Amino acid sequence: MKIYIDGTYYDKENAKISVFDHGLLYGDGVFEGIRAYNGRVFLLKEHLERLYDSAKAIMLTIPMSFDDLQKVVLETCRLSEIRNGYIRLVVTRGVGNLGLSPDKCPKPTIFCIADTIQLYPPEYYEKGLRINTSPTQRIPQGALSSSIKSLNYLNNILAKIEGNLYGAQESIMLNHEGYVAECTGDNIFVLKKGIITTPPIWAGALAGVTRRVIIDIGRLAGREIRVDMLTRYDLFVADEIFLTGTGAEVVAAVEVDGRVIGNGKPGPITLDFISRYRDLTQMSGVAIYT
Ligand code: PXG
Repeated sequence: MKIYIDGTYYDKENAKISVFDHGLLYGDGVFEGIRAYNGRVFLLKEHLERLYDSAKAIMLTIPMSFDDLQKVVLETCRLSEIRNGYIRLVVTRGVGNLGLSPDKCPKPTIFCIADTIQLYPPEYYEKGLRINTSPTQRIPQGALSSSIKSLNYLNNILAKIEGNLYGAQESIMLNHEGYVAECTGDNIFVLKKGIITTPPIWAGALAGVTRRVIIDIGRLAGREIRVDMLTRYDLFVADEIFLTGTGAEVVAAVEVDGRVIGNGKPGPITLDFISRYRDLTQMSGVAIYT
């Protein structure tokens, strides 16, 4: 494995970041989690576009062009001999002093790791997940936009811990008004009487790359997909629920806060999305080895 940091590729043991990096000291930075399938980086352009948008929103200028950053991702995969794997691309505010002001950080840090991943074991895809609603609310949009994929994941981690405490595999995060936002690392879709609904971004969701693809796949297949507010009630009485994300891909949720969803098994429409998504991951993407 070779890890890219600021222009150099390092062995895993030597891939190190300064303790004065504001990404570490303050969570001041942005990142992307990207997948590679079958020798190709899936949705690379979409992930990079979101990274540049996240950076712009926090007034962080990525000191590299889009094309060069794309080359870094591909080269990291090549040097790490990845055909199927998980890429973590991070841009931090860089090394500064112990004050939180970014103007003491002259140069952002860029690093990229390409490794293998299995977020959930295969049985979760066959049987579906048990999920819970987290008592921790989503950070309101006026405090930190959920569209920014920043290094501040503490809100999500607290919700994840609560899920772990209850023995749930994921946690639903509600916004401060009690509407469903998303899960700790995935977007959520709910099916009721043939209509599929996912919360709007402004409810507190990340504009998931997988979410976008699922909306497109579903609409192409003639399904009605709405972007609308959802409450816990909508989840409890759903016919099917599934989660989407780069890590989780598409996975059913079959129990929410003790309520069984549908017949307690991944439903037919969820299974159809799982299969269409898998096909797409195998067929498309930017070639690593040319
Ligand atoms: N919401 C949040 C809060 C996320 O962190 C998603 C939604 C799904 O977005 P994408 O663009 O991936 O469809 C995410 C992404 C991990 C892991 O290791 C988590 C994500 C992505 C990749 C890996 O837990 N979350």
